[in-house]
Amino acid sequence: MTTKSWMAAVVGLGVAFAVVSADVASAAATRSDKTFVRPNPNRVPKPPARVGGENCASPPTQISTTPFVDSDNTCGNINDLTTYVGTCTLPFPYGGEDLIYRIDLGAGNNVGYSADITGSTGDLALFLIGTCGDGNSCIVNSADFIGPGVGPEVIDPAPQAPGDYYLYVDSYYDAGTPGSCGTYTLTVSGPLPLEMLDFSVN
Ligand SMILES: [Ca+2]
Ligand SMILES: [Ca+2]
Repeated sequence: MTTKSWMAAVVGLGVAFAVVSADVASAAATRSDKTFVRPNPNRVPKPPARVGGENCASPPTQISTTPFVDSDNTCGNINDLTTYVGTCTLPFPYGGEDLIYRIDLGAGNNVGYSADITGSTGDLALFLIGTCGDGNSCIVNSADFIGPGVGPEVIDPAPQAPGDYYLYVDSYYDAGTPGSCGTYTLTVSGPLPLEMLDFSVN
């Protein structure tokens, strides 16, 4: 490096330091602003804006392929279904906020559902039903482990008659009360053959 280019490098570095110093000074000025409000670390974050999944009309989130994985939070949503009967085995009201997935099962399906609720504030359970919004059409539910944040909740793989089904994530505790809602990660796996179009071979 020549003396000239060395000096140019030093000048360049000086300019860079000056710019950084100005940024630091401006950040410090912002922090000392009396109108600055420190974010509350205890604030419960609002769930992200929802695109479907809240009720039958929104519409439910479609599970189109497996494996399917989705992390969500039932907090901030609405209780749309409370009673699950039919062949389900949890004969209690489920007044918690609920989220809904739709899955279309073809011939040869054998799909299982698992919700990881480790650390969740909600005592969540899973229900597979045949008609959206109709708890009388409940087919199978997850085993209920007692208390929030304990799981996972699992519906073992089993073949179902071809058709459209709805998976509800719900809670025993009434919406707005402790245990009524929380985070989960849903994993759906197994073959769900889509309806095959008729075709012929000549
Ligand atoms: Ca509910
Ligand atoms: Ca709902």
